[in-house]
Amino acid sequence: MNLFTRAIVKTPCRNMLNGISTASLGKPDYDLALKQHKNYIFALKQCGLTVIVLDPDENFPDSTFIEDACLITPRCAIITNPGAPSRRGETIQISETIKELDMPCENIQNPGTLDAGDIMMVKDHYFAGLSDRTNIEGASQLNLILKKYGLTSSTIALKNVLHLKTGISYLENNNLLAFGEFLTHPLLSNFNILAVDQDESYAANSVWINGKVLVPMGFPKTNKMIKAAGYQTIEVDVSEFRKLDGGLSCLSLRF
Ligand code: CIR
Repeated sequence: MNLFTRAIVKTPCRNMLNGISTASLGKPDYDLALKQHKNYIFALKQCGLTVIVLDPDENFPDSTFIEDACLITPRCAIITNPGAPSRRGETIQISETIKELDMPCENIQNPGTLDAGDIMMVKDHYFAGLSDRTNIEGASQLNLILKKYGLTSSTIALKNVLHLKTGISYLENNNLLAFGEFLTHPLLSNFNILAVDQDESYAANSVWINGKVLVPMGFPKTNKMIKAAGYQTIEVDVSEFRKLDGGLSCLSLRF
């Protein structure tokens, strides 16, 4: 089990109103997003993490979804090459931060693309979702990098979700929160599946941190199910980020 001590988040920029979205939930309210982001940081601290907060960057509307720009493993950081052209430059600031943290650092490079929202860590193994953002070449580069550090990966093709972790979240102890196409997926059959109802599918993106689970606010059935599985949950309202297809995990790097 990987216990985390730190997290990196990035304050949303005003220009988040122009972020990529398919949600049809309207434009985010910036002031409310800032407030929700502060509460999210508070929740990370409640899980025992020291939180590094990066400045907003108006050049990148989606940059608050920092999880996509970098994967931090216990042995190295991997700067990604985000699949959406408008998000490519997000990697510059996170590279500088990783340099300051003085950890081994690798890069995904063209023609490989990879959003780390597509990567799910299960102990020393990493599942890589093949999506509109993460291509085979990106996943192969990831595999080679992880191998160098004694870690492994495998791919899983996505059908109906933006990122792998839109549909599944690993809650440790072999428990996997999942909905839709992942409920009966042969590559996931060894997990104990906690099935999220279709009408609460957004909550399939919940985050295990040091024994607690952050759950998005407003999904009572999922919250209850996770509690019944033995976890303490912390509900966090991220309604404004949902309007840009973002979930709880995308808002931080935990390591
Ligand atoms: C995007 O489409 O890239 C952003 N609007 C949302 C990214 C969400 N990230 C994630 O699920 N890991």
